[in-house]
Amino acid sequence: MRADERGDAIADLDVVVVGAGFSGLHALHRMRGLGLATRVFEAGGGVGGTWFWNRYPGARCDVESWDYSYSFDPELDQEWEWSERYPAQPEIRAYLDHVADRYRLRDGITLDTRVTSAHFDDGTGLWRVRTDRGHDVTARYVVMATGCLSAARIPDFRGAERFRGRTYHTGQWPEDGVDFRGSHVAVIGTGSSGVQAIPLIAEQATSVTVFQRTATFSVPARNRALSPQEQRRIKETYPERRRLTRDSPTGTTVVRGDRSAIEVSPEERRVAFEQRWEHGGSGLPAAFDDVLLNPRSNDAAAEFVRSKIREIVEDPQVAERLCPQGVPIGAKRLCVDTGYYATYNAEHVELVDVRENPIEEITAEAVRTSARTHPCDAIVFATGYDAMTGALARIDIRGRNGLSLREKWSAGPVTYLGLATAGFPNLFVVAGPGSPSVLTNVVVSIEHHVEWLGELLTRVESGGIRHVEATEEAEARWVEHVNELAVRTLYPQANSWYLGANVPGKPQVFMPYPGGLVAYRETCARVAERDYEGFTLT
Ligand code: N01
Repeated sequence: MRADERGDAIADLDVVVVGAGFSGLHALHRMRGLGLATRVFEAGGGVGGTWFWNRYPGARCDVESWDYSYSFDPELDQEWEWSERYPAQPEIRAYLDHVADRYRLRDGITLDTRVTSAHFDDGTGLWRVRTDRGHDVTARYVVMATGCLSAARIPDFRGAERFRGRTYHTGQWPEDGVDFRGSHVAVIGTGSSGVQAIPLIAEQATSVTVFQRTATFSVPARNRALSPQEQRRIKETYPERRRLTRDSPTGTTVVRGDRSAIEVSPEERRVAFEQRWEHGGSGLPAAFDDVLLNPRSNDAAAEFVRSKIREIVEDPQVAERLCPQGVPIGAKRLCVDTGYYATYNAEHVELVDVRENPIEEITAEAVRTSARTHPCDAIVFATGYDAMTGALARIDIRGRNGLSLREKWSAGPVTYLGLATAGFPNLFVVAGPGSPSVLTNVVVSIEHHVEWLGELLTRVESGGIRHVEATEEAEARWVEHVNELAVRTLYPQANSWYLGANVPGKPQVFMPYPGGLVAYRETCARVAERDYEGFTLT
């Protein structure tokens, strides 16, 4: 045993977990429950993962608070009280801090420490994990709880290094916040992060210029405080809610329509969408059961949202620029906002279409497009992530015979069930590519994965087994299955991060499993019943 700089005692370990977000905290709790010596390394200065870093103004979850929480302990359900329908970042972070304290997890977490490499040693059969603070430990298992949207990405804009003002990425926001009063702010990007941040930045800044490449569909959150009666009711109904989320394809309690949008009359359709719009939240496409499958149903939903944009935005030209065209609604993640479209009615907010006039460079004092120079004091990059694989690719991961994960995945990620990959024994990914993760309430997916891995490790530990590894055949079949499901949907029709299309040069492969959590859960259960079919246990 030895101690690191902070005095954390680190012995050779059974399990190294990388990341202390929803996945890593649960993994630590579960692995300790199995009696395994486990340590989490976390790059951030606190627990929370995505919710530690995404501190931008307006950062808020788009899944309702009562669904976006762990379900493994009914006592936790009863003692934690959510204050709003959609929890804001500080509240989610407070929840995860509470979880870390309640289950005495902190002494198993080394903060401010980034794992730089994880190498499988063919001789010893152990993993050797190194960090940027000099740790060099061995472990029998490695759990990558690195998150799907944690590798923040700023595109290469020519001249960016010359900019003399302040720059921020939404996913790496300063802990103490940012004061935009008196500032001329440029915001690049109009995905979920931009759509949430822009209205609040506009409340403070002297001027805001939004650079939009692809117009986005956004629906109102209609967030509100929860009354004491609602809070009581949520707690009373938790057992039923948890059952509903487990049996739902998306891991939420959103009620799903069971008819096609084109089966009903135009008036019935309008009323159904209108009710969802008024109710708020991302359940609008779920008014019917085929919005993500049938182009005509999708067009109907898309046109409904476009009609709302035209109603809200006063300048018809700006409204048209904000209306997404040629992209199915929901094929990119549907945004959920508070006052996004109305923000463009303010005099000091300008929308620049960079598809029409691309950004040519960033100068010392401005963002310059092919049409004009836009002076600014601060630039907010709401430009997203190298999603699903980025955080893994930033670590030097090597399996048997020095096989590098980056090389293995150079034509796109290959996993079995989104949890493991051949050539990398005893290495697991929570909510990796091939898992339903980002197409569901990710907390429900995460809990499933961690519980399933817990069962797998119980089998391994009690069975005198040293290594568990996905087979190449099983992972090839899984990747094919994910692709077959994806092409039956409208998802591949958008240039989204689901496909890796937002990162120049990244292979375009539809990464999340689009078959829904129920089918996924059944598959995983079947694999376990057949003594981990598709894995070798040696
Ligand atoms: O990132 P994004 P995000 N020049 O990739 C633009 C989750 N999330 O951080 O669409 C100009 O969606 C890019 O344009 P285009 C959620 O799952 C959830 O907003 O590629 N623009 C796009 O507009 C979400 O999907 C919540 O043409 C450039 C934007 O930047 C995911 O995180 C809140 C550009 C990036 O949008 C990621 O969301 C926040 C360039 N070179 C995030 N490069 C909630 O729970 C990129 N863009 C509510």
